[in-house]
Amino acid sequence: MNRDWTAIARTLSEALPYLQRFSGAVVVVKFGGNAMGDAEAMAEFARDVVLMRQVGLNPIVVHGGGPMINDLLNRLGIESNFVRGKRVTDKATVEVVEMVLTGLVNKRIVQAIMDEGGRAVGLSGKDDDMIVCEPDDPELGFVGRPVEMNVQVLRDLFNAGIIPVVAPVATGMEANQTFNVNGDTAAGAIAGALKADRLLLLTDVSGVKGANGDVVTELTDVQVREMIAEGTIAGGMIPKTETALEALEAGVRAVVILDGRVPNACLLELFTEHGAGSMIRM
Ligand code: X2W
Repeated sequence: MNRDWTAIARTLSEALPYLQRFSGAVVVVKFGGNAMGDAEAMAEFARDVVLMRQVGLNPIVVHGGGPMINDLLNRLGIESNFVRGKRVTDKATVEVVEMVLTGLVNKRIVQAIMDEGGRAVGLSGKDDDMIVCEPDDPELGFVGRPVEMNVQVLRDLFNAGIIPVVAPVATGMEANQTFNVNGDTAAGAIAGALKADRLLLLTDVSGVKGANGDVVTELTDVQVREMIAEGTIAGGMIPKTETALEALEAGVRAVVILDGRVPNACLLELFTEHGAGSMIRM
């Protein structure tokens, strides 16, 4: 293969200011089920996260897995419906959600990070009472809204050089409760509790689109509120941008909504002048 080694060296050199700026930064990355793609996409995501860790950032992965939950529910013949982007979750469904997210998906990501030479530990919001929820809406059943966060375990892990991988399943205020939490909501609550430097929401669209259909690369919280009110931000982008606004209010420095299917999306956003997707700041 004939590669331009000089260009590769220059790319590394040009990344220096970004590496310096983000040294020690806490970066929460939401890895959605739709962004996971195939084994190669998973390996590439894992490599980016291991690189972040290697150059001195503190990445925390919070994952989804909606399509994987749908797949097992289908195989078990359990019907599933969504209301305003959230899964109506009865007793049987919450068991499948917990099995798929904390078992299959969480361990797949942990393994992918280990395979790339990083150290990862998988947990759910139940571990160390990290995410304590109340019911979000009676119509949704066991869907949780985080009301209390205990994120010290995450600091303990990243201070030890370990990448935490969190499944969005939570405990409740009463004994023996299990809640299904939307992955974006969980990532926003964790980023807020950590007052993270960045929350990266990896999804399968290129960012927040303006009235002319083009992706808007930089937005303020005020602009986002206006775009929601005008209807420019609609559908699935509403819960994502609302999560972003809540995270900013909780003290996250910036939230980026970006396309996780783009190769090296996280590196493009953090370590190049180009950036990726839409950045929302106060
Ligand atoms: C989600 C949790 C997984 C998730 C669900 O049951 O599908 C709720 O809807 P993605 O891949 O990020 O969509 N929970 C309450 O958020 O997955």
